[in-house]
Amino acid sequence: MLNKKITLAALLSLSALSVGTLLGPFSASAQHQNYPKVNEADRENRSQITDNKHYRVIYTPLPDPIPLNQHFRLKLTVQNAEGKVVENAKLYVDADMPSHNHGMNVKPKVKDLGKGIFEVRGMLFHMPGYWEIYVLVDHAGKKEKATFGVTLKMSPR
Ligand SMILES: [Cu+2]
Repeated sequence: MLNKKITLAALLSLSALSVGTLLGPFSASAQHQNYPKVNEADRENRSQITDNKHYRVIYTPLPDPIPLNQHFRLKLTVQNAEGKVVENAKLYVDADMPSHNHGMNVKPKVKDLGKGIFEVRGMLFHMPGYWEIYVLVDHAGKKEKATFGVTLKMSPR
């Protein structure tokens, strides 16, 4: 079972590598290539509209800014197009370094705190540089995606 997983992971990272080579930097890795591209102007914006425009997702990192190589949390808020709270959504959260074709070495956990607020625990960015946070909002039969760009600086310490 473990061997199978490792082989699959190796195959996936190989295919991600070739896709990345073809599309150049800032292309999403294979797993997240169907997430929206963040445009250059609001790449680091902490508020993004989902691909089909029914939801707005807003995040705040804890601590802020996101530390290098340390666990951090995200507080996420999901609203509808009118700015009203979206309840009972399911959220999937992940992150990659698209230009390096790798993700995080951890699996974050999403907790619904109610009233459209979610806490994501166990995020960890192990390298400085450009990361993308991917959020899938699963609500009322719709599955919509948002992408956030985050540039993580070298730790000053
Ligand atoms: Cu990297």
